[in-house]
Amino acid sequence: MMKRTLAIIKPDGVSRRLIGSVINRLEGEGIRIAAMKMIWMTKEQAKGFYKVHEGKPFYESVTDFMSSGPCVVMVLEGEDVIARYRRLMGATNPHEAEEGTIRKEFATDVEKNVVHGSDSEETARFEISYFFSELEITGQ
Ligand code: IDP
Ligand code: MG
Repeated sequence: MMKRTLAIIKPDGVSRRLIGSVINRLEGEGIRIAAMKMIWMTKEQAKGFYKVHEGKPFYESVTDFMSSGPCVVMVLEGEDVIARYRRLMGATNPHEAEEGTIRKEFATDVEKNVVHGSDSEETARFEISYFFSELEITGQ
């Protein structure tokens, strides 16, 4: 089973000074941060990252948002980490997110929802390699 996933603290999370709070939640769940850096995506880079959503009504807007300021990108490691971190994030729309999830606690908007997490092994592989080379990812 794939033990890595890609997490992003989105520009709203960074500008609202939620980096520490999000990382606290991850570490509190026993998830290991194997790589981490701050980046500011161009519009083109954001469009490449969200290529799977090309053509959807929110594609232009979400790629404007993702390139509007710095993000923190991380590789997370742990047993069943893809599903565990998705559960910890909560539903895309924070109004539908369960109590205790990151999005329920911190997010306000279906677009500006503080965090990203890969949704499958295939997307995790693509998304990790979009931002990190193998050399940047630390072992235990
Ligand atoms: P996810 O982040 O929970 O996996 P996706 O459906 O993959 O959700 O959508 C990617 C991102 O696009 C969301 O996190 C959110 O920022 C944005 N988004 C998704 N659906 C909508 C929408 O209906 N309106 C505006 N933005 C949306
Ligand atoms: Mg998604």
